[in-house]
Amino acid sequence: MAVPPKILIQTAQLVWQTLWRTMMAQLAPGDRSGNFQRVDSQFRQQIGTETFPAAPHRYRLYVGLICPWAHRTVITHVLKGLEDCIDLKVAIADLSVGGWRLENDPTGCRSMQELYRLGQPDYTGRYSVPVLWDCQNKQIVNNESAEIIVMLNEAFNLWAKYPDRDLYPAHLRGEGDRLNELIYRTVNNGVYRCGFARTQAAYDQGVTELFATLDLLEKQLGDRRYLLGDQLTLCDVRLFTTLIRFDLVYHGLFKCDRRRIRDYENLWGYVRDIYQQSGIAATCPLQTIHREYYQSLFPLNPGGIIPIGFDITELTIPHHRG
Ligand SMILES: N[C@@H](CCC(=O)N[C@@H](CS)C(=O)NCC(=O)O)C(=O)O
Repeated sequence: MAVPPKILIQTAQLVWQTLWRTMMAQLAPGDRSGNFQRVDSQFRQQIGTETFPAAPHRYRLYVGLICPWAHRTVITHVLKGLEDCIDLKVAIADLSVGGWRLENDPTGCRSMQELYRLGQPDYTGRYSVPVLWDCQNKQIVNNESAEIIVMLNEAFNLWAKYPDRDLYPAHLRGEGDRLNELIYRTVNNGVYRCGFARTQAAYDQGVTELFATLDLLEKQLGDRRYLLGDQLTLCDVRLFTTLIRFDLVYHGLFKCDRRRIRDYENLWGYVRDIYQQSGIAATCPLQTIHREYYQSLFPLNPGGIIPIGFDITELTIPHHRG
């Protein structure tokens, strides 16, 4: 006798929803209303202190290429020309364990989890990238991208190739910090609030705020080349790493599908403008980003099928924003 489809569907729904909630709780902690709640980064120390003096070849930056937060630090590292001063180590997203794997790391660690435990044996938080690591004291200096990029901008200028390139100029800090707060909440973290929402209401709120900010930025970028005027700043670096992933990943996988970035004339030109600057495209392995997001976030894409995406050579179309 065939199982009546209704029973089959109801059973599958019950089992799947229970499993889905359990997996989502691991992947993305939420509040009681189903809103995604990002956990605060725990290591917040600064370079330039007695414990962590600025020095060349003393610190290593651990990143993951698909991660938008780590990508901010990689771009800042490139824009400041810090390759001869701070070593970059790329961790690999390991789909089988849902964490970051390290290969041939000088510390001997085989994962970010081991690295965090080496730095602090009783650590119990998330094993995230990016991490700024002190190779001398075998300690984590900082694991918050927003702070690491400020340090990369100003603490290593004695050894940077482009010390005069100031990505966080004093006269733009007030306006920049205010804009960063909005963009963090509604765009950088906003796409995650859509993708990791546990209820319709949580998603509705995330997606409404996300597109309200994108509409606003579209207007602002109509009369200025970058977010704060004619100079590229950390504000742009922070926005770019979300926008460059948007059409490929967040639009489909995270259900941010009211519009694509390619539907916004100014935002799309702005993304191409930054993408085409020296050294930036090499920090954007878009095929890997596309594939690994769809493969590694299993609860969001249980069938494992990877959509085709768009033709990324469109990013090289001239932008005429100069
Ligand atoms: N606040 C952190 C967030 C970093 C973050 O969420 N990184 C993700 C990758 S995109 C990660 O490593 N997640 C692993 C985990 O949370 O277990 C930052 O901006 O530096």
